[in-house]
Amino acid sequence: MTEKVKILMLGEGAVGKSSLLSRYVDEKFSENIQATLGVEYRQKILIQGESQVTVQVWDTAGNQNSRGLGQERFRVITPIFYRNAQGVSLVYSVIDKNSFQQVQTWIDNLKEQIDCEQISIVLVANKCDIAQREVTTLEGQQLAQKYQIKYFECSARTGAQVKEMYTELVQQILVRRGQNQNSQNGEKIPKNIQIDGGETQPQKCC
Ligand SMILES: Nc1nc2c(ncn2[C@@H]2O[C@H](COP(=O)(O)OP(=O)(O)O)[C@@H](O)[C@H]2O)c(=O)[nH]1
Ligand SMILES: [Mg+2]
Repeated sequence: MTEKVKILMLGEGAVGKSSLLSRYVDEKFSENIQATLGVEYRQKILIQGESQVTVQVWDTAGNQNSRGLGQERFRVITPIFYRNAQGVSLVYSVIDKNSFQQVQTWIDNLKEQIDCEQISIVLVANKCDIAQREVTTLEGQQLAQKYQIKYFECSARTGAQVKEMYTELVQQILVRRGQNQNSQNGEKIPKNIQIDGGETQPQKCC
């Protein structure tokens, strides 16, 4: 069985989206990561028994933000970026309160582009290796609870929770796909798929 999933990295500029992606795909942290220009995607292939999953993660322009000039550029790239997306990693930085406050704007942008019922989203608090935080764990957890999505405290620098975060998204996407296929076939029992252990049910936020 070969599956392909498409995941988007969303969030304010400089929160660490490209660093998280690089940590996941290259398994390293680069201090001088280049600002992303336009849109690019990276792939990682997961093999589990006889199954292969190609995880395609799309990253956005380095200096876009949910307001202002960057958004204009973002609008231009929007259609291909969102097309057939099945998962979103919505990232803020724990040392940047504004990036946390903009999470709602990112969800609103997303809703304009995509049917949120059909997409899996996780909330990512990045840069958790830094002690002086502007956003607490509780604030992050409460926001995730409001949207009914999973919350991960990550660090692209140390690698903490990065693989787990992507794995959760991949699992949710595959489970949702299995359920959609089952309902098309008239079956009522959802198919649960496991990757790296643990069972997952797809969640929805909006
Ligand atoms: N301490 C720390 N710095 C990080 C982390 N992730 C990213 N950074 C730094 O934050 C800056 C912005 O990262 P980048 O990945 O370009 O953010 P993007 O604009 O969201 O893609 C860079 O200087 C990174 O080295 C992290 O987990 N911990
Ligand atoms: Mg970037």
